[in-house]
Amino acid sequence: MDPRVAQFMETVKEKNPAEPEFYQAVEEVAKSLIPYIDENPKYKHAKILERIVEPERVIIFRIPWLSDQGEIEVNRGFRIEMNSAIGPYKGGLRFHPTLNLGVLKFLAFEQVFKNSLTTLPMGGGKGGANFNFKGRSDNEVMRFCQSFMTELCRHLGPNTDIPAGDIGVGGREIGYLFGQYKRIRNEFTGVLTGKGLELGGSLIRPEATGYGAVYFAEEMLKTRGEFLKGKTVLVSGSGNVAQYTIEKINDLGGKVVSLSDSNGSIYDPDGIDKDKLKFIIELKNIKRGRIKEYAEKYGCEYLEGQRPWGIKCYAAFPSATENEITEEDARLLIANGCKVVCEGANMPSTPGAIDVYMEADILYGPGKAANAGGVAVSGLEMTQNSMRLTWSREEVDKRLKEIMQNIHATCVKYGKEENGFVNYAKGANIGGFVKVADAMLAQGVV
Ligand code: NDP
Ligand code: 2IT
Repeated sequence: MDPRVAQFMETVKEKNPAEPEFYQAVEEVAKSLIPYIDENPKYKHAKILERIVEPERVIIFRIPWLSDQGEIEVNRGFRIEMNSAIGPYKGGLRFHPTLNLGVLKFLAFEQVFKNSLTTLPMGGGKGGANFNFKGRSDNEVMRFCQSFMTELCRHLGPNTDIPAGDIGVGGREIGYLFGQYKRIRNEFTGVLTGKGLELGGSLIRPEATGYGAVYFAEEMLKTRGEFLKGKTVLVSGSGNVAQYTIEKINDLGGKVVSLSDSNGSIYDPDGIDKDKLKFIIELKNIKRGRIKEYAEKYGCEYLEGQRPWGIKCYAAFPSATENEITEEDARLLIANGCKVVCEGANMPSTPGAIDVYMEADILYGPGKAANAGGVAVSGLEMTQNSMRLTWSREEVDKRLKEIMQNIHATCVKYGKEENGFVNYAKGANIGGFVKVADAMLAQGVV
């Protein structure tokens, strides 16, 4: 490893004990940024890198609530307000039993660069709770969300911090959170995005991350004269991002043959068509069932406890969670002919996997670029809320597509190497950095 990176990582590790996911995200970015900063000493003198890895504020709080049995339950809530140089803190909320400070710091750190790439004025943040909604009734989820927001609301505001969804936080949770915010603050404002239409949400926000990832993949493919039409595609996860990734790939004539959840994967060689997707959306968003039930209904293969990366494919869209593609998985993908990995999830590829993509010279779209469509349409939701009007589906989708094309162009601008190879990871890191770093410089030592 570059000794400058190693030295920098030593200081990060010393300051932030036991946060492996945070180190992973920082190191990946530092590898691109340290050489760039050395060439641009204004950033070095202002210690931008040292400042950008330090959250502006971390809020940790108690979430007490009552179960249906009348038992007192206690969870832990977090909000990382990472960077507000270019706009108010913006980023999702995650509810997952394994959630901890290090995971949220990695997510908030990535969000800063991602939000900058969208070109919209949004700083970076992330939050959530170690709450497990599985096996909980709707009323329990509501009481939990109310308790969570009772504390969080004092830190939010349409010009301060605007959360949205992430793993375990979808339309249902955003609705409950919005209701409690409105009740406590006595104001109907766009303080959350991903709201239902009746609460001031934007058309296309549910679809945005998945659609955006597919638009990004198409842009990458264009550089090699390729496309998704007629190709076999793997998708992991079966939640919000996975569902709309499938929808858009189907629209473009590709064939998605896999899906997964934390228990296993399905392999459907016939492809997940419109009707099957409808079944998944109902299964996951309403019945809150397991992906195994898809295999039972459609009589296809179920790979218990496995991820889908051993299946032959042309493109892979990891859309479940971090570190779901190991180096070994990446080798398997390449050996089976995979030419594109486009990350719907945040940091789904381990550093070893990324090295394998680079060696194999395939198209690799890193999450902070490829999945930025979600937060981009969140930004458009904020715009519509401020203007007190709503744009049509076509209008929002057009803007989303343009934003994804711009992000792709930024990655090419900063990531093109001398031999013509586009290193999208480097391009996204530097491209996301410049605007934030310049804004930090302009604001002095704050
Ligand atoms: P959902 O909660 O809708 O779906 C998450 C899916 O991933 C589920 O199928 C879930 O399975 C699976 N999953 C979650 N944790 C794990 C795990 N530890 N191991 C295996 N599978 C897991 O979340 P989203 O679709 O919103 O988010 C998916 C990814 O996309 C995340 O990385 C998120 O950060 C990222 N993302 C989301 C955006 C958004 O707008 N929603 C925007 C940009 C990125 P199970 O049901 O078994 O838990
Ligand atoms: O990781 C992400 O970009 C999100 N979960 C979406 C954040 C947002 O504010 O829409």
